[in-house]
Amino acid sequence: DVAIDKDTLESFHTHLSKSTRVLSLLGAGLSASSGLPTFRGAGGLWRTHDSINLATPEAFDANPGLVWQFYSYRRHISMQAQPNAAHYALAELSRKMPGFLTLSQNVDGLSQRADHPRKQLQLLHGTLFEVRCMDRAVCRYSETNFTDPIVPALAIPTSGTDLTSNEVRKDVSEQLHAKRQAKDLDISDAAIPIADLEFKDLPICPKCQKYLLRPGVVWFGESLPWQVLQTVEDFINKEETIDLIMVIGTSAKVYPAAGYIQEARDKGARVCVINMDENDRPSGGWKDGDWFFKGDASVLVPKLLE
Ligand code: BJW
Repeated sequence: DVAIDKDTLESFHTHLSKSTRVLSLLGAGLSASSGLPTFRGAGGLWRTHDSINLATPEAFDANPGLVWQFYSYRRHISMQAQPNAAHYALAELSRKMPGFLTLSQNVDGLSQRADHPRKQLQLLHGTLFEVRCMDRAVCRYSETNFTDPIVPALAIPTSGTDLTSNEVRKDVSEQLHAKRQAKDLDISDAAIPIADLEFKDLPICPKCQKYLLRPGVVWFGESLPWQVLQTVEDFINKEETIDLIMVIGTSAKVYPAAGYIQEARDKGARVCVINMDENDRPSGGWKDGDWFFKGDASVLVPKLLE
């Protein structure tokens, strides 16, 4: 369990009880205790690849098979994971406070599955469960998709499997399906080979039948969805002040998300950081009136919001 200083908690509760306009900025640490890996630090490796290097348009162009295997794995573990007490507490606060807006950098769908009111949840970096055509200019196809794996070739092979033959791949896919049903497979195993997949094995756009589908997430160098940017800017630029921003389980290194902390400060917000690591502070450092609660978000957030 996490020890929280009573006076600090009380001062936070007093401020929250007087607050009407509140933001939360969520990062991967929120879902860590649901068993999902974070990006930076020890958790950020997928097999032997650094997750950050796979989350780029360049990585997808260079090796869509590799990047799709990474996202297929992420879709799988996200579907297996359950929202934790912090996801539920934030959803509950949204229902109680109409002026509460959650800005989530997470793509795992756990806030949605905790029934977070949808209008008060902005998905800054998209979601793993929307896929769209690579051709954004003409085709523009997109769909919600929870099929796991999205195509048979993306089933996760076991160690030592020969992945060069289609027959074997089909076989492996069926075996894996059975193993998954029996929850008898550790798919994070670094010894699992990464298959060399061809274009025809990967998810192809059902509308134009020409381009690949891609995960509906925001990669480095890509713009965030404009409706999301607009909603966040509208909230921040309203005339009224902002009372509070809660920064939960994020290293706050990726922009524009990290910049919202300072924008909220500029509108009067006090900052409350909930993180396992005190070094992951907002850029610009600590200010008078900030709160820092060190520990697991799934334990701390429900206590802060009770
Ligand atoms: C716990 C815990 C527990 C663990 N409890 N805590 C301004 C300045 C400089 C650069 C830029 C700038 N503006 C834009 C840029 C470029 C770039 C950027 O920010 N670069 C920086 C790295 C410097 N930004 C972009 O490219 C963005 N696009 C954009 O701005 O377009 C216009 C533009 C383009 C180019 C130039 C200028 C303008 C897009 C960013 C998209 C980020 N995408 C990713 C991948 C999404 C898909 C996927 O999931 O695969 O989003 S990258 C990755 O990082 C992912 C995350 O959402 C994001 C943030 O990571 P997060 O959530 O903070 O995770 P971690 O691992 O970093 O931290 C976890 C934290 O939890 C740690 O602090 C732990 O201690 C803590 N923790 N367990 C509580 N149990």
